[in-house]
Amino acid sequence: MARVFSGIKPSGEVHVGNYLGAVRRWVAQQDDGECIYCVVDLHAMTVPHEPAALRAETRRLAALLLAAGIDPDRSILFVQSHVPVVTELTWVLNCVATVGELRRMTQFKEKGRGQASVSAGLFDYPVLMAADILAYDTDEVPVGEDQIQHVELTRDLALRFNRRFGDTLVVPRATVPPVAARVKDLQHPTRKMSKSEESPQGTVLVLDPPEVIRRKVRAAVTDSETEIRHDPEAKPGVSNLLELYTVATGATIAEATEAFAGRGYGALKAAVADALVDLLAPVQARYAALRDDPERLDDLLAHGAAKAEAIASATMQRVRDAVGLLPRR
Ligand code: ATP
Ligand code: LTN
Repeated sequence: MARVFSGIKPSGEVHVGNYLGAVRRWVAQQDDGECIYCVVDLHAMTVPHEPAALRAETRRLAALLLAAGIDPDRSILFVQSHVPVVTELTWVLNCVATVGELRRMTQFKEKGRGQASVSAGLFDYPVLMAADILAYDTDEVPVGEDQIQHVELTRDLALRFNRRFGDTLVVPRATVPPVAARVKDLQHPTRKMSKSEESPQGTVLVLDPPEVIRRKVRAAVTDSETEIRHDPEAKPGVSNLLELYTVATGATIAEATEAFAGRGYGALKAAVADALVDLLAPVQARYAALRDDPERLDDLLAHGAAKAEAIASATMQRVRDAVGLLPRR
């Protein structure tokens, strides 16, 4: 059985792009892999943050992942900073990575662009991510397209380490979702729905109440025609709505196009809104129950951290031996 590992940052609210593109896939993979999922709070600190907000977001995101269907009896769910041995592995990998290869990471270039000052942590972000992946002897890393470069770096570091110090680390590979993995902003349908772009009306949050979801979808930007057809180039808004409808309901694009033929954009929008409300309702209900029981949540996370720590500590012991650190008596 493949070992699966992935992480998500507790920064900003989870939207249907995160849910459909990442979280829902994580839930599905529990059926055919041994899964480890992590709320990466140490990564969220690489840009300026509020301490109280980080703590609250970390709990909230963990509750949301459980509500979405991550099953703590089958998978390991934990908070990154609860397993500090990963930061020790980061140090060792820092001595294997080069400044040149980290400088080439596009996420660093994009997030650093135009900033007066950038933390050393933002520069080192991919090495901490590599340590996450390698600490858990990971085979597969389900991520969005933006993270492929980081997983490639992780592979390079593992191969280099093994060449230099002997076979120690498992070499992972990225897995990316097949189709409709890039949900667009409802107000700006040529760009991806995102946590950090300022577009509250174009971003449907997983925890939005039904009336808010309906309002946002009703206000979605389309075009001045009336024909419902999937053509992302010429009709990005309508195509995004069709895609949302298909990923939310399981229908194909052809089935959806036929079902809405001649019925106008209003009917399509109403159907998309209904589909999203139905999709998210059970997640929202489970979330409310978990949020009202923080004790239980913290217990589940402590349990996850203990299981994760056992795996990461064993890896770190192999790494210490391999690089020649003197064992402590
Ligand atoms: P930001 O846009 O602020 O960089 P994000 O929304 O991408 O943040 P992350 O925590 O970095 O959030 O990513 C969590 C996961 O959600 C990643 O695997 C990413 O590929 C996926 N994801 C994010 N936005 C979308 C989207 N619009 N469509 C599909 N998947 C997405
Ligand atoms: N960098 C990722 C989050 C992340 C991650 C990981 C993903 C941190 N560690 C390990 C997969 C595996 C992001 O920005 N979405």
